[in-house]
Amino acid sequence: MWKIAATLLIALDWCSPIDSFYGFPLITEPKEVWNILKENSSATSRKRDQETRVYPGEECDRQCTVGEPSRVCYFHWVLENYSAMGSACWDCLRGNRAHCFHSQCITASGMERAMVAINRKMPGPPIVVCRGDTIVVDVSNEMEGMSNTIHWHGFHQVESPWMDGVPMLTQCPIAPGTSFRYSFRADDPGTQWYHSHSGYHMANGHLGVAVVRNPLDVNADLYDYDLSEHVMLLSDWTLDSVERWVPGQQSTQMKVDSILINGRGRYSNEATGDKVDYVPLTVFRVEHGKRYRFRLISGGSQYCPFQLQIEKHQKTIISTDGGAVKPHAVDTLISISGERYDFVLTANQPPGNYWIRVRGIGFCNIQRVEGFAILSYADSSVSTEKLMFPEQAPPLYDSPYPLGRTLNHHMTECYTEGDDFACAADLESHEVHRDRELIESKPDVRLFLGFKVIEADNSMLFKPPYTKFATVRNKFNTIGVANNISFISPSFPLLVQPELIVDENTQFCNNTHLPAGCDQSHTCYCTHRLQVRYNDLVEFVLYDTAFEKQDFYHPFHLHGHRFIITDMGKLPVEATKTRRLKFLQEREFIRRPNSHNPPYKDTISIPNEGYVKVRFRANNAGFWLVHCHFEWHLGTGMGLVLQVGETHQMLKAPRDFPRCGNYGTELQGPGNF
Ligand SMILES: [Cu+2]
Repeated sequence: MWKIAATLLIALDWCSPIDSFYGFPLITEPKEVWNILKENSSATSRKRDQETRVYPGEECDRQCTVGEPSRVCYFHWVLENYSAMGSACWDCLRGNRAHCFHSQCITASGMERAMVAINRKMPGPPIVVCRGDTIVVDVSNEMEGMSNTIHWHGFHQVESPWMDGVPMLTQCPIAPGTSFRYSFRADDPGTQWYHSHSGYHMANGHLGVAVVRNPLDVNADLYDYDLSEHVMLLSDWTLDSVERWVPGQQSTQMKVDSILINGRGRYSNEATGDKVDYVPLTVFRVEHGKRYRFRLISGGSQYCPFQLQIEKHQKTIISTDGGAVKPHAVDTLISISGERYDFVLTANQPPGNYWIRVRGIGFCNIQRVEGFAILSYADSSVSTEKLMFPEQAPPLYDSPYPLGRTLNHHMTECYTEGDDFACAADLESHEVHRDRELIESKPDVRLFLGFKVIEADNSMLFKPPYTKFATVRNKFNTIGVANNISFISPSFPLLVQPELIVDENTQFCNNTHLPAGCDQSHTCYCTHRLQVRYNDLVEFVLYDTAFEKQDFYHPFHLHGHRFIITDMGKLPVEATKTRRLKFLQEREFIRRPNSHNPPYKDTISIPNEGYVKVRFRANNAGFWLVHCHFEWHLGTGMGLVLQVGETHQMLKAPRDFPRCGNYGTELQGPGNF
């Protein structure tokens, strides 16, 4: 234990005494760790000038001011197999409302279901810190027989690439019965989040909020309050663990059964008439006349974009994926897995309760699935618990609100002046954040990446080698690919154990270097890697290679960097594959009208039969995952590794960082294997 504490001290640039600690909440008390931290902290503090204290994580949620001492924010998480509407919810199921509020009761959609939880919560414990704080999370994996990692979405880990949480790229999976300490500085301000990057745990409950407040927010004069109670995490939820689809059962249709807002929703099935009304909904409280910063996190796992509307209230978008943008007023906001949008809501309507509606659209239109929460102007004499059981029924699915001004609808044409529909690419960054060189220089390298879901028939799937696939329904099985390669994970973490890369040619592949017996007319299975030089100006040209019009698109996510969007649109209709590629190759310039200040993001959807161009400076050496943010698309291979720089240019993980890999000894005896 001393060794662990000593490592932490070095990693955190430790400073001051924490004698003033009192009243740790039970759930974050790390028992023996605290005493060691306190002792070491006191001992080293005398050597440090700057004051940095260790705080129980929840106490880092504060108003941020310039020049204040940064904090070390400590969390201890326990990952467990758990149940929604399980024993902790007791008689909630039978209408005892008080029981629904037990601190370990996860109501989710009101339906009983096996799940995975962090500290018996879903979403997991919120992290809200100020820029410059250090986040330390001890993750104890108590799940039976399942490993895990946590990815910190939006944090670029410039000083600590081994903290990115991608199994077999940046760390070994955390084995059951073991713990792993994540420790990194919160340098990336904005609405970020965390989620499991291992298996399908995110879809089963491992996700949560991570907000980094910026004391120098360029949009600060647009709102009166920035409160953690106004963070809105959207997620999709199913009646059973999602592993039943990957690979799947023939008789069930892959679908979203409920939409949750901050982990709360109510199951409803029009076909069977089943309807839950005994679990609470999320309430956001506001005061008339005030302006509030809301922070929306799109935490879905499946393929349906979320359409958010707040009855009679406009939203003024001021940020996306942590990047501030010029205010853009909308009535309807659409987001997809991985994206974040911050907006200002002005409480300017007659005091009352208003519905917040989140509808699954795209492929989910047919499923008619909608989640609800409440925006309430009620004064403090009315308890939040009471408001969470609204007296009025929510609006019917067939009584939609008008779309009005809409942002990020997946069927929208971008850059159309004067219409009500805008793309994420239409948002405009502030002049103060303009990176002229990034915008105006010619890229050092352009990488074309085609994303697709392949429909795999039995002749592909049921012969050696075994390949991963997802079952949509019946015999409709799919495999995710990028440039026709389905990603195979390395057997050791590349960043941590690069010495095990004996021969790059056999370890990695790309579309010009494929394994023997594999060509571009077939799907190839290998560790797809693209390499760029450290500090290259990189342009990704991302396009949808499907040849059918679908209400469907892939959210692209890049780890370790944020990018600007330089172009977005549709490919020529009915063009051949070659013509589409030529069209993209010829589009060399940044498109108007927002070419002056394109928005920064880290997740962007690739329009169906369309493309997106993004650009970034590859100034973070490491092995970074590039992938579709849908759980099963990534799980079945729609991802690749971007290697930035040579391994000797990458920061080295601490000496005692966990190592792992294959184990096999030579067989003694007759026969050849
Ligand atoms: Cu996808």
